[in-house]
Amino acid sequence: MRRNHLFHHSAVLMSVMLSISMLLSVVGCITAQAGVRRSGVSVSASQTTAATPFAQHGRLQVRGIELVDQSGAPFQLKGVSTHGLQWFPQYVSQESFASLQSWGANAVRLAMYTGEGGYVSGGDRAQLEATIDRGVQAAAALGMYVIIDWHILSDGNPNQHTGEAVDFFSRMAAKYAGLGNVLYEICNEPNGGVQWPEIKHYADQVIPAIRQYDPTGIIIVGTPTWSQDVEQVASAPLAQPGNVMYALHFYAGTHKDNIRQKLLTARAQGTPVIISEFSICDASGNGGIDYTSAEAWKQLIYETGVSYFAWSLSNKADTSALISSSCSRTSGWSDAELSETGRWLKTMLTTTNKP
Ligand code: IDC
Repeated sequence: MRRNHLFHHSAVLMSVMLSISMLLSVVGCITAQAGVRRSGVSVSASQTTAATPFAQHGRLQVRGIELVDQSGAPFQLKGVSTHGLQWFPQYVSQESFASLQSWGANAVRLAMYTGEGGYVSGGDRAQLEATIDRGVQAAAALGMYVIIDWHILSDGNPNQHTGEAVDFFSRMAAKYAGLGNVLYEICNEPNGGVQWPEIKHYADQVIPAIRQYDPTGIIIVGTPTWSQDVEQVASAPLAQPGNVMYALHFYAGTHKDNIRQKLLTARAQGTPVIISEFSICDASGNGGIDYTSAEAWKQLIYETGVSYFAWSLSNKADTSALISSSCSRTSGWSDAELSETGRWLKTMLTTTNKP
């Protein structure tokens, strides 16, 4: 009887304690959730202000052959290029760029074709400039850097459109110099036998047009043979070479040791090089992926800390397109929604980190 009584007491006690602890855990849960919510707010606030690449590194500069940040520390742009803005404008958004940022990219490149139905061959100029504006503002909101690329390709000699380029870049510089995150690429890939002195002739007219509004923004100048011959630059320096970099583009399946050597030769000559476009298939943007050559390029990029931008942010049925052709989503891609090249790039972005 006494035993039963005791048992009864302790059973009541246990159940009271259990109820109290359940109550406490519910209260704890609510508090914890509120805490998560509170800290969630502060994390996202810091992501859009203090922690962004631009908030940390500010206006970039070129010192010798290196790209450096506002405090003079070496800085590597790691980015993705859009496909032609006239064909794939749907990827120019803050959501798309934020997804790239979540992979480790700190920059984007807006490829505005001039030929191919682009800016100087029948394209809707107001529309193209509106797409650029959307891209620049999206990048600025995320604290990412952004290249405005005058994407000459079939129109291989940039001197064909000097007047239009001077007008375009004057207006771009006047509009965006105040932001500080904009870079100007004035001729994607000179080709068709154009040599460096002719490119210099063009650049020496476009650079002052930019400089009157943006005295320090980074300008990227393309080089002969689809931006491969960076070793020619040193033979004839530009009139205003300050804060200018020179483009070397590669497609790993086509461009191998001899082009890798050009990068090293140019740097040894004092020429600052930037890889403002590359992919890991062949130069058509299609064909198979050359993993061996891609790894050799990746190693060289790691060793030199050279900046790089992957072609292209699109779901076109090309090997170089980063998004699978069966996926129409324009942000928030799962790995399965990326192409093979997209998955390779995502890994690269997280393994070539040099601050
Ligand atoms: C390619 C695109 C392809 C398009 C073609 C012509 O991937 O979908 O049909 O242009 O407009 C470059 C150029 C870049 C090329 C790319 C692949 O800068 O415009 O894009 N490439 O050929 N240089 C070397 C390769």
